[in-house]
Amino acid sequence: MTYTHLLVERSGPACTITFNRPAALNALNAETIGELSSVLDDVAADAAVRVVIFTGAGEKAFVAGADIKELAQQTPISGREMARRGQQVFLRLERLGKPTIAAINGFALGGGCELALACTFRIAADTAKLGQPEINLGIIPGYGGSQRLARLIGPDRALDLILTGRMVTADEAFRLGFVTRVVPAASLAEDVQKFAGELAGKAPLAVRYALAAVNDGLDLTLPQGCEHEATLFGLVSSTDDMREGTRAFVEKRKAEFKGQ
Ligand code: CO8
Repeated sequence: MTYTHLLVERSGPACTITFNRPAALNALNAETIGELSSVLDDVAADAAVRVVIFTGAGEKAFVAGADIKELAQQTPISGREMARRGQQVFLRLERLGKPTIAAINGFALGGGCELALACTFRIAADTAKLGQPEINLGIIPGYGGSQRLARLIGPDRALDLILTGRMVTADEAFRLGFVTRVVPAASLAEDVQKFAGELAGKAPLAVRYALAAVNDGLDLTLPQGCEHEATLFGLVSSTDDMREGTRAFVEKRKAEFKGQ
């Protein structure tokens, strides 16, 4: 399938989705959110895709936010609906069942930062800038950023970013705890592909259940989360990959996982 605002490329088990509106710094308009929803359905259904990478076209931006020209037109009703629509798509992204990596190659602001927060990992170029500048437009984050940022780095540090709207460097975002790692801009694509390859070599069902254990567990009490973990552990114990992984260890060879 071809898209107007997304480029979709496969490289072995990794699928790279590039936001492709460089003249608007890859800002997310409603059409792009719709396209993202449909590409997520495609990659979720394709067992050969084991890792999904998101990045931005051009030199300057990952995604510079929701499209401000569209935001300027919104009413209370349409604003709420736009926010809910984007939130649903980002929740779908977060619960894809496969690892997702935001390869942050430049500005990740507002909705762009929120998109990155919904990914499993955020790998940032050392030249990238991140932030939640909505306050400077007289609005607040609307794609789940107020919730995910506070969960990741705590309410005080999240509110420092949300109430000042200041941009931070990739290094500061790493120190604050919402960037997984920072790499030289020149090697971002290569470093992300390498990491994706490492993740793709793991047993896909174990990866899926580990993601579910951590993501679902964040909404549960510790005893409930442990119970959930035990159930998922039981499920993963039924897989061929579990037998292959343990046998390969005993036979001192590399495991060949099949996702069954
Ligand atoms: N939306 C639309 N167009 C944009 C956006 C955006 N978010 N960001 C940049 N552009 C456009 C500019 O208008 C400009 O277009 P043109 O050449 O036609 O004038 C082009 O991209 C290049 O931008 P600049 O000339 O501004 O580039 P600079 O290098 O001078 O500045 C910045 C780069 C600092 C990134 C600057 O562009 C900027 O501040 N952008 C806006 C960042 C921002 O505020 N993002 C948050 C938006 S609000 C949001 O994301 C809410 C999410 C939740 C929504 C829920 C309901 C929908």
